[in-house]
Amino acid sequence: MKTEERTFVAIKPDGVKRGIIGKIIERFENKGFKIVAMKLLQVTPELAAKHYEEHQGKPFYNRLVHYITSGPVVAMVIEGYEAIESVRHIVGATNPMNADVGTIRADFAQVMEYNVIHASDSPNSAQREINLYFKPEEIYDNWQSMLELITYNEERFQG
Ligand code: FUP
Repeated sequence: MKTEERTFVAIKPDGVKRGIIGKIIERFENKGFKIVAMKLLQVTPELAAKHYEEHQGKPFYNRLVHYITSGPVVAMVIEGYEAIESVRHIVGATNPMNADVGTIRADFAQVMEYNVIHASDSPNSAQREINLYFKPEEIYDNWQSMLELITYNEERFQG
Protein backbone atom coordinates (compact mmCIF):
# COMPACT_ATOMS: atom_id res chain seq x y z
CA MET A 1 0.00 0.00 0.00
CA LYS A 2 1.25 3.47 -0.85
CA THR A 3 1.71 5.91 1.98
CA GLU A 4 -0.28 9.11 2.01
CA GLU A 5 1.96 12.03 2.81
CA ARG A 6 1.93 15.80 3.06
CA THR A 7 4.60 17.99 1.55
CA PHE A 8 5.37 21.70 1.48
CA VAL A 9 5.62 23.62 -1.81
CA ALA A 10 6.31 27.31 -2.43
CA ILE A 11 6.14 29.17 -5.74
CA LYS A 12 9.04 31.60 -5.40
CA PRO A 13 8.78 35.37 -6.08
CA ASP A 14 9.88 35.09 -9.71
CA GLY A 15 7.05 32.63 -10.38
CA VAL A 16 4.54 35.01 -8.79
CA LYS A 17 5.90 38.06 -10.66
CA ARG A 18 5.87 36.23 -14.00
CA GLY A 19 2.22 35.33 -13.56
CA ILE A 20 2.71 31.56 -13.78
CA ILE A 21 1.10 30.60 -10.46
CA GLY A 22 -1.81 28.98 -12.27
CA LYS A 23 0.38 27.04 -14.68
CA ILE A 24 2.39 25.62 -11.78
CA ILE A 25 -0.56 24.72 -9.57
CA GLU A 26 -2.24 23.08 -12.57
CA ARG A 27 0.51 20.45 -12.68
CA PHE A 28 -0.21 19.33 -9.13
CA GLU A 29 -3.96 19.34 -9.72
CA ASN A 30 -3.52 17.37 -12.95
CA LYS A 31 -1.59 14.74 -11.01
CA GLY A 32 -4.54 14.39 -8.66
CA PHE A 33 -2.85 15.79 -5.58
CA LYS A 34 -5.01 17.41 -2.95
CA ILE A 35 -4.09 20.98 -2.01
CA VAL A 36 -4.98 21.19 1.69
CA ALA A 37 -3.51 24.65 2.44
CA MET A 38 -2.47 27.63 0.34
CA LYS A 39 -1.61 31.30 0.83
CA LEU A 40 0.25 34.23 -0.69
CA LEU A 41 2.69 35.74 1.77
CA GLN A 42 5.78 37.89 2.00
CA VAL A 43 8.68 35.87 3.46
CA THR A 44 10.46 37.92 6.13
CA PRO A 45 14.25 37.71 6.59
CA GLU A 46 13.55 35.84 9.86
CA LEU A 47 11.36 33.23 8.15
CA ALA A 48 13.90 32.92 5.31
CA ALA A 49 16.66 32.26 7.85
CA LYS A 50 14.61 29.46 9.42
CA HIS A 51 13.56 27.99 6.09
CA TYR A 52 17.13 27.89 4.76
CA GLU A 53 19.00 27.25 8.03
CA GLU A 54 20.77 24.21 6.50
CA HIS A 55 22.39 26.57 3.95
CA GLN A 56 23.61 29.22 6.40
CA GLY A 57 27.27 30.00 5.81
CA LYS A 58 27.27 28.69 2.22
CA PRO A 59 28.48 31.04 -0.55
CA PHE A 60 25.02 31.33 -2.11
CA TYR A 61 23.14 31.86 1.19
CA ASN A 62 22.79 35.68 1.07
CA ARG A 63 21.58 35.61 -2.53
CA LEU A 64 19.10 32.87 -1.64
CA VAL A 65 17.61 34.92 1.22
CA HIS A 66 17.51 38.02 -0.99
CA TYR A 67 15.67 36.04 -3.69
CA ILE A 68 13.06 34.41 -1.45
CA THR A 69 12.29 37.77 0.24
CA SER A 70 12.19 39.75 -3.03
CA GLY A 71 8.39 39.52 -3.39
CA PRO A 72 5.49 37.37 -2.28
CA VAL A 73 5.52 33.57 -2.50
CA VAL A 74 2.59 31.16 -2.84
CA ALA A 75 2.92 28.54 -0.12
CA MET A 76 1.02 25.26 -0.25
CA VAL A 77 0.58 22.00 1.55
CA ILE A 78 0.01 19.16 -0.89
CA GLU A 79 -1.31 15.75 0.07
CA GLY A 80 -1.14 12.49 -1.84
CA TYR A 81 0.53 9.12 -2.22
CA GLU A 82 4.30 9.33 -1.74
CA ALA A 83 3.73 13.08 -2.14
CA ILE A 84 7.22 14.16 -1.03
CA GLU A 85 9.11 12.19 -3.68
CA SER A 86 6.38 12.50 -6.28
CA VAL A 87 6.21 16.30 -6.01
CA ARG A 88 10.02 16.48 -6.25
CA HIS A 89 9.78 14.56 -9.55
CA ILE A 90 7.27 17.08 -10.89
CA VAL A 91 9.45 19.98 -9.66
CA GLY A 92 12.70 18.64 -11.18
CA ALA A 93 16.37 18.94 -10.29
CA THR A 94 17.63 21.96 -8.31
CA ASN A 95 19.55 23.19 -11.36
CA PRO A 96 17.02 23.70 -14.19
CA MET A 97 19.80 22.87 -16.69
CA ASN A 98 19.77 19.29 -15.35
CA ALA A 99 16.04 19.01 -14.78
CA ASP A 100 14.15 16.52 -16.94
CA VAL A 101 12.07 18.09 -19.69
CA GLY A 102 8.48 18.28 -18.55
CA THR A 103 9.36 19.17 -14.98
CA ILE A 104 8.48 22.64 -13.66
CA ARG A 105 12.10 23.75 -13.32
CA ALA A 106 13.05 22.51 -16.80
CA ASP A 107 10.03 24.13 -18.40
CA PHE A 108 9.97 27.45 -16.55
CA ALA A 109 13.51 28.24 -15.33
CA GLN A 110 17.03 28.62 -16.66
CA VAL A 111 19.35 29.05 -13.67
CA MET A 112 19.60 27.52 -10.21
CA GLU A 113 19.48 30.93 -8.51
CA TYR A 114 15.99 31.54 -9.94
CA ASN A 115 14.47 28.09 -10.06
CA VAL A 116 10.83 29.18 -9.57
CA ILE A 117 9.71 26.67 -6.95
CA HIS A 118 10.62 24.98 -3.69
CA ALA A 119 9.49 21.55 -2.53
CA SER A 120 10.43 19.62 0.61
CA ASP A 121 13.06 16.94 0.11
CA SER A 122 12.32 14.56 3.02
CA PRO A 123 9.61 13.71 5.57
CA ASN A 124 11.50 15.68 8.24
CA SER A 125 11.86 18.81 6.12
CA ALA A 126 8.23 18.53 4.97
CA GLN A 127 7.01 18.53 8.57
CA ARG A 128 9.39 21.31 9.56
CA GLU A 129 8.48 23.53 6.59
CA ILE A 130 4.72 22.95 6.93
CA ASN A 131 4.99 24.05 10.57
CA LEU A 132 7.06 27.10 9.63
CA TYR A 133 4.52 28.39 7.11
CA PHE A 134 1.16 27.15 8.39
CA LYS A 135 -0.75 26.92 11.64
CA PRO A 136 -2.64 23.62 12.06
CA GLU A 137 -5.96 25.45 11.69
CA GLU A 138 -4.90 26.75 8.25
CA ILE A 139 -4.78 23.20 6.87
CA TYR A 140 -8.10 21.92 5.55
CA ASP A 141 -8.34 18.24 4.71
CA ASN A 142 -11.90 17.47 5.80
CA TRP A 143 -13.06 17.15 2.20
CA GLN A 144 -12.63 14.47 -0.45
CA SER A 145 -10.79 15.05 -3.71
CA MET A 146 -12.00 13.20 -6.81
CA LEU A 147 -8.96 10.92 -6.66
CA GLU A 148 -9.68 10.00 -3.06
CA LEU A 149 -13.26 9.14 -3.98
CA ILE A 150 -11.94 6.73 -6.61
CA THR A 151 -8.89 5.21 -4.94
CA TYR A 152 -10.38 4.72 -1.50
CA ASN A 153 -12.93 2.36 -3.03
CA GLU A 154 -10.17 0.22 -4.53
CA GLU A 155 -9.27 -2.89 -2.57
CA ARG A 156 -5.54 -2.49 -3.15
CA PHE A 157 -5.53 0.83 -1.28
CA GLN A 158 -7.26 -0.56 1.78
CA GLY A 159 -4.19 -2.15 3.37
P1 FUP B 1 16.18 22.17 -3.60
O1 FUP B 1 15.83 21.26 -2.45
O2 FUP B 1 16.14 21.49 -4.94
O3 FUP B 1 15.37 23.47 -3.59
O4 FUP B 1 17.69 22.59 -3.41
P2 FUP B 1 18.54 22.97 -2.12
O5 FUP B 1 17.75 22.84 -0.85
O6 FUP B 1 19.84 22.24 -2.21
O7 FUP B 1 18.86 24.51 -2.37
C1 FUP B 1 17.93 25.50 -2.03
C2 FUP B 1 18.03 26.60 -3.04
O8 FUP B 1 19.33 27.20 -2.99
C3 FUP B 1 17.86 26.14 -4.46
F1 FUP B 1 16.57 26.21 -4.83
C4 FUP B 1 18.73 27.06 -5.26
C5 FUP B 1 19.74 27.59 -4.28
N1 FUP B 1 21.09 27.07 -4.53
C6 FUP B 1 22.00 27.90 -5.15
O9 FUP B 1 21.67 29.04 -5.50
N2 FUP B 1 23.27 27.44 -5.35
C7 FUP B 1 23.66 26.18 -4.98
O10 FUP B 1 24.82 25.82 -5.19
C8 FUP B 1 22.71 25.34 -4.36
C9 FUP B 1 21.44 25.82 -4.15
